[in-house]
Amino acid sequence: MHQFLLFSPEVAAARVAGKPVVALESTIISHGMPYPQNVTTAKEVEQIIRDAGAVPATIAIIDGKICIGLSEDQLELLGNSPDAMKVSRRDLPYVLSTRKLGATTVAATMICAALAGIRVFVTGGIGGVHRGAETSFDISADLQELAQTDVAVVCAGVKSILDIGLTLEYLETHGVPVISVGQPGFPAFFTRESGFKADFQLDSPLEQAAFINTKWQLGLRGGVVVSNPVPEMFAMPKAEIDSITRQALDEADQGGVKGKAVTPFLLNRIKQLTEGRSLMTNIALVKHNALVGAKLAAAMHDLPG
Ligand code: PSU
Ligand code: MN
Repeated sequence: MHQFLLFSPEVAAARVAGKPVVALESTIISHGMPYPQNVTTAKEVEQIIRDAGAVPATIAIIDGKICIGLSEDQLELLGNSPDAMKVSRRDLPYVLSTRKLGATTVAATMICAALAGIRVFVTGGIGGVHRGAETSFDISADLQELAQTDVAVVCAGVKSILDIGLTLEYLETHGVPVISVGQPGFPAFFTRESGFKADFQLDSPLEQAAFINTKWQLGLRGGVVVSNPVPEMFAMPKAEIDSITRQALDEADQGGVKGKAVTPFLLNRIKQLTEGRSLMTNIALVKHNALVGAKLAAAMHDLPG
């Protein structure tokens, strides 16, 4: 086993028993949602995965270890520590060697999940190519990670704070397949449609698992995006989210927000400007993704590797 990995008792037992395991990220807890809804949601998402027959493994960096599976106290710590660091690929050696508290992004969670032998990871939204990236060069490290690390990522697409078209182009260039569940369209997080199509619609967990397995059997390294739209009743009106997104982007621009602070700034402003309604949507879509991810992990588990 890798020297930096520390499995929770629940995940360690799942490994021994050969049960399907689903990875979860922790930046969504520390930087993606406000306290205390972040901690409540993290616990509820874990329970949805258990109820669907898989074992949840929320991943974070604590005291010099990559923790695979967290206790309730550790979830609380991440959800309520303003100094928790947002950790992507480049930050992992720093947060581990200095024994700081680290919340893993999609990129870092994929790296840690792969080290731990976990192939399915559930989150809300992935990072992508930011609007204006042609001058800012702001492209999330999540996309490079999807290009090289063998983990399937279940998400509700990407937020329209990003340039969704360019994000899909980038994924295509790097050979990352984008699957959609239940509809041909690639979802835009708060809304079910982005105006762009996914590459392949695969509705059943078995079809999704067979696709992902085939990719890796071919030796085609890298992840797969499994995009799952927010349930209809929780989707936000497109016009409303569009205008709020524009306002948040303008404010980030005027305030000179840069680098890794951009995404958390935009997420927080959108939440404030919708008076918390976007948070309801966010919570609902993560829960829905948990169900899809747990079924996918179970289906992958049943296939010969
Ligand atoms: N998008 C969301 N919610 C999130 C994030 C993105 O809708 O919580 C978080 C994820 O952890 C993602 C990270 O990996 O932000 C991307 O940050 P950046 O754009 O700085 O790479
Ligand atoms: Mn960035």
